[in-house]
Amino acid sequence: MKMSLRWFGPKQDPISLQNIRQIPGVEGVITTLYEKMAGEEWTSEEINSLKKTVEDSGLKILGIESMNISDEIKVGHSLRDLHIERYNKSLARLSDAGIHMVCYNFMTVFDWLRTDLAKVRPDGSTAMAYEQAKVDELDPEKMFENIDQNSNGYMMPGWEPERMAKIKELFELYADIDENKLRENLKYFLEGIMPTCEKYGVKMAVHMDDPSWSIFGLPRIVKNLDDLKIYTELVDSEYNGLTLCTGSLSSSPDNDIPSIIRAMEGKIHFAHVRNTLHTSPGNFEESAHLSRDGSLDMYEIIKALHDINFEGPIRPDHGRAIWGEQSMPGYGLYDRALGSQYLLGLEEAIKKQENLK
Ligand SMILES: [Mn+2]
Repeated sequence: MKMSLRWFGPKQDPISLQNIRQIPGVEGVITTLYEKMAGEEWTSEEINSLKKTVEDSGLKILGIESMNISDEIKVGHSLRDLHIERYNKSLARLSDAGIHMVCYNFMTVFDWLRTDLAKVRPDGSTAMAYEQAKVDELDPEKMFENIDQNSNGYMMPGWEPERMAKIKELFELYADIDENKLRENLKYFLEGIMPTCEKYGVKMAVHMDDPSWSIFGLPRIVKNLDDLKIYTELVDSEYNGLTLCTGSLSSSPDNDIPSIIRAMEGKIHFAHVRNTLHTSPGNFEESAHLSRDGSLDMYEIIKALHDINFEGPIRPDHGRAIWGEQSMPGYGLYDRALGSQYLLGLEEAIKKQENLK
């Protein structure tokens, strides 16, 4: 596995590439053209400029997160063919720049959802948390205000104000879209891009739904092993794969993550690894990466990734806010740096154990 950190680009991210480079074992960043809207085409100039910025710091771009899918593609609007054509052009240009992994999601309206961006934990750190009861009593429009007012002034990915300004329209747009329809539209998209992915060697990695159940009655189709099996069979190609996100999957304790990893051998192109602490059904908070701080067995997760010969990029996913750091919620430097070292330590121990046999 190649250790990476998510980086939100020179304009958005307060964390410098120089700081990221000083984390031992981190080979590169996962980034994106942050100002691009879904459905827009990425030019070679824009891609190469981002690449140069990253490479000048001594790091590499290990993948793109995300190249977002437009609502037109997700609902099957007449503009989808144009958007797919643009997506293909962008994929070819990424490949020309030496970038061969693209993370995306097929979630509707909301990319991810938390009810608290800074829940105070017993040690004084803060973490993002989710409480189903709070979601049940909230209007979806209020959800955006909640996120926006508590994000320390940063724009949260998936919660862009321009997008949230038309949230009522978005709900109307998805009114007739059930799980089957959404899956059909995902298949149509994949059939439209897989020839390009195969020609240019770009691996597509769908992110799991977060949390892994339906919210506000919206369809969710990437939330458990059954969904993942259906997804990988929509289009049978080695380029049609997954971003295995332990945090998203773990929102539902029914998801046995090490077994899911083993069942998805060959399909995992990118991994997000973080721990969550389950407080009660439907409620969880994002703990430190260390197994004993949360509900997941991180050794078993890294062991499963090792056993399936996972060689793609991996990143510590969200972290807590610690040591007084002011950051975009979930994306501070310190706790993610700690997480990366723990995950690399587990990997080193697993590899050495293996060689002793
Ligand atoms: Mn994730």
